[in-house]
Amino acid sequence: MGKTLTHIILESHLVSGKLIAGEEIAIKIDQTLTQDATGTMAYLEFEAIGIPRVKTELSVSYVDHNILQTDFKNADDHLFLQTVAMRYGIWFSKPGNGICHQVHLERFAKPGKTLIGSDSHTPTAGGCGMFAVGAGGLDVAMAMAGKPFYLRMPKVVGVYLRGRLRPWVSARDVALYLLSKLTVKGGLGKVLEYFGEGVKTLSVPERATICNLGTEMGATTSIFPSDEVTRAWLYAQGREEDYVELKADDDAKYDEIIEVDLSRLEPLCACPSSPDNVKRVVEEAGKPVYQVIVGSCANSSLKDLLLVAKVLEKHKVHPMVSFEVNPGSLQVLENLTVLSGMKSLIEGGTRLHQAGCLGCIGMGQAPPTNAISLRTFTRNFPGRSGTNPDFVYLVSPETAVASAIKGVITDPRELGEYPEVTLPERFVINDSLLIPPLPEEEAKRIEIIRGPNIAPLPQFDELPEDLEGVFILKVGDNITTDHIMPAGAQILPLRSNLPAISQYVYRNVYAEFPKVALTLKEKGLSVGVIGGENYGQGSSREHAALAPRYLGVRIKLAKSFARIHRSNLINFGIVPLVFENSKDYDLLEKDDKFVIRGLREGLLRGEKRFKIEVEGKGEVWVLGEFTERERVCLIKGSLLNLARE
Ligand code: MIC
Ligand code: SF4
Repeated sequence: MGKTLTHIILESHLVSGKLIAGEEIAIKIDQTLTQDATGTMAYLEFEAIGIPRVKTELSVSYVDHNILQTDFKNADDHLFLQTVAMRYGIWFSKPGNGICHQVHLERFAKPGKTLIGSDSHTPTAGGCGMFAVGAGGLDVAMAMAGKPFYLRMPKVVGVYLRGRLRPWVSARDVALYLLSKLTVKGGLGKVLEYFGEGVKTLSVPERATICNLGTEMGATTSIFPSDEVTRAWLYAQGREEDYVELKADDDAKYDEIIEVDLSRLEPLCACPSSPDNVKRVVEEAGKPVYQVIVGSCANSSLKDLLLVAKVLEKHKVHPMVSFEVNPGSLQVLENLTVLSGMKSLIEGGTRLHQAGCLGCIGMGQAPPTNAISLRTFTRNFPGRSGTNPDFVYLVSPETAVASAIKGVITDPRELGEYPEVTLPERFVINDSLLIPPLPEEEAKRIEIIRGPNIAPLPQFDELPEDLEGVFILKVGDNITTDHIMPAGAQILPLRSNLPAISQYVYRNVYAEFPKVALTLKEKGLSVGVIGGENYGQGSSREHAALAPRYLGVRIKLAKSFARIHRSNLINFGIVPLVFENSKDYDLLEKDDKFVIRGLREGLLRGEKRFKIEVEGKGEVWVLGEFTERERVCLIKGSLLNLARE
């Protein structure tokens, strides 16, 4: 039986387990990436493991999220990250060099290799034929220490592409179409593997946009084959030697097949406030917009910005619109300048920002009250923009620029002829903000600089025999890590300081959460949270597990969990349990008191069913289907405790 591309790559990296959907496998990791908002913690963890130099083929530390320096905090983090990189043999991408995923695609992504990154959009590199997965910082730290990465073997969904996109319809619309079919949880436990004759019509950055947004469907990763288009991309980047041809066998057997006829797609948008709230742009047309931003790791490549620039050669931005461009990387910025795109952006009325995440994670660019903001970003979770409530739509660069010109949501096809966008055969390459690792001898002498924003990691206690406590919060379906541990310009700078950031847990849902939790913790009681389906979707931020753990949370009981969040919970000793009978979700309420007797013992014995006694309500049976590795980690209270041993 023929193999999928996913199977081909995983087979060559398999350390343990069998490639059977649902089983735990361990794979060798070739490359890692971190970004600053998750990186500080990941490197503190790496230091705690105590390895003198990274053991991967390549590890890169990017600074792209916390680039507003309103006081010492983010600047302290940058210096810590740079000196850590120098000390341990890691590449360092300085602030201003661009968004990790865009830069990685340009400078490092290699077909056939494995990559894990402490950012959920790491699958972007799948556009270049890599098996690239988002993970918690501790998993990345372990990979840098030469340990394999554990995951449940996903099902492989073949996405068969036929035809070619019509003018004004772009890669974003392919992803939005899939989001409308799959929703934010349709990709859970799956890899989306693209194949078919439509593949060759898409450039590597377009493929990367599609892979990037697979994350919003909950997919483990997404991947495209490596073909002549990939070779041309690597050649353009001066890295032709990294090319290998890679594709699924012709008779590959997929667990499921989805067909997409590219030529039938039209401009789509994700309406407020979920990436899967997809409608046709024509349905929303005519609504006034006050802010339009082109940027983020999904849509800020040279092709995206050049398209916008070409359109602005003939049009001007509407006077009521703040039209903003956040370039994906310094390389994009430089090539755009060489190709005169910068001139048209400026003359057309664009507000230009530095290369980085910026408003995508609420680092500036908050929209006005009650105003629609159109963005080419990845997520429009409520309040993520920094304004609450907000009205954020996710669209393609084509729809963004058309709407910026008209001042209302506009189907870009109204602009008439589609401009010709030709990418250079060879990009201008400038790695001046990308610092290579130091040779080993020199690296050993580097002293790591720790400003006051770098707080040491706390100790994590082991799991007690019985868990007794209170469910202090009950939430619904699709709760995001942005609900649990919000981001934004005020909170992100606290990422390296657990006691400080934990004060913001569930800030916009239940502001009393930290106080109530800590009071229980002081009394020696455990804190529990009840959730619905797909609990913890969205980012990879391990702070959404670490900070609640610091506050005394020991169990989360939900109908189902998002992959990365579930791993992060286990890594930090919070037990993720699932209702055996989802009707029991209705029975339980906030402030219910619970006891789980013999939880530790049960986990030791490998039990998979546990009884929760709920005061005044009787018994509720829950499932805890953990692998042996996960059970040991839960008992020890943290993977870090295990790694230290
Ligand atoms: C995001 O887009 O939500 C982030 C910010 O990039 C996160 C990582 C983080 O919270 O630092 C992600 O996607 O993993
Ligand atoms: Fe940065 Fe936004 Fe991409 Fe996250 S989704 S890495 S915040 S650009």
